Amino acid sequence: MTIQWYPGHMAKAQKQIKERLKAVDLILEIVDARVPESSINPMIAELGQNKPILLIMNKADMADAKRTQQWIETFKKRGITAIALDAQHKSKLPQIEKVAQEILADKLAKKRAKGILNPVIRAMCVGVPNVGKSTILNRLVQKNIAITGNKPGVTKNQQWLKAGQSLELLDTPGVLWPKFEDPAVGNKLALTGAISDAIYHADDVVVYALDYFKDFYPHQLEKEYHVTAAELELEVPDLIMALTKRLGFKEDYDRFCTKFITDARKGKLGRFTLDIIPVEAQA
Ligand SMILES: Nc1nc2c(ncn2[C@@H]2O[C@H](COP(=O)(O)OP(=O)(O)OP(=O)(O)O)[C@@H](O)[C@H]2O)c(=O)[nH]1
Ligand SMILES: [Mg+2]
Repeated sequence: MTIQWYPGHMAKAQKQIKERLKAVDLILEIVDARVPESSINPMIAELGQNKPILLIMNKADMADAKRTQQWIETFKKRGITAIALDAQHKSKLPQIEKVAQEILADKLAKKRAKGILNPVIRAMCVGVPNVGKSTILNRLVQKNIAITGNKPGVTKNQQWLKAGQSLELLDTPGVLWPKFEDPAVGNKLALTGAISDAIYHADDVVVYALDYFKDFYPHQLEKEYHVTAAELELEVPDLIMALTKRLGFKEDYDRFCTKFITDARKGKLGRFTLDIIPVEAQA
């Protein structure tokens, strides 16, 4: 997908999401567990106003497990419920409904007190591109029926899908482009595939990523590219040249950069998380 950075498109997407959010009890914000903070879209909290949010850290199978746990605790300190998920391998999907019920316990209790025996939770999946919204939606809904489908006069926007006992999801997930001023955030989103390959330079991303892997995941570089202890001491551009040669790409460092990004996305460089736990949350 290509990101169109035109203000008009952005405004239209925002308006649509805002409109749809009016009808929901809960926002399921899907983020990538490798960049749990950088893939949060600040516009979602703005547009959702005071709607409760359940943060789903998807692709947890590719993230650093220890960091995932630390991020869940960090979010908790910030008053946000977050859960880790691996939607591709279907692990922990039922937890979404259970946690949604916990978040909305008061609201559901009130509905029950009014005589509604099985109150539903209406939710909408939102998230930046490629974090796994469609995968989650399809897995949750399975082959359940579309509740308001096929009725004339019902707008496509308002089609609700049954997911589990009490969840109902809007059929079209909300996508918003990431918004960032910090170039590091851009590099992180590029490496994990949330922003289109057309809008960043592979070498910038790799300079950033190799520097980070040298600090946090040196063994993963040793394992995949046979990086030596001496090479870990090199400046990143020199390391890039050394690896370009090692892989037989001669002077073609662009080729190495493209390969590095592909390897990282395929999990060949092992599990990693690019967002560091903030110091205030470690206390
Ligand atoms: N490893 C892993 N891959 C996943 C997981 N969930 C989704 N994917 C993969 O990530 C890619 C993107 O998933 P989608 O469900 O299409 O993501 P999306 O958020 O709907 O993407 P857009 O519609 O483009 O915004 C696909 O190749 C999925 O198979 C997961 O938990 N783990
Ligand atoms: Mg999708």
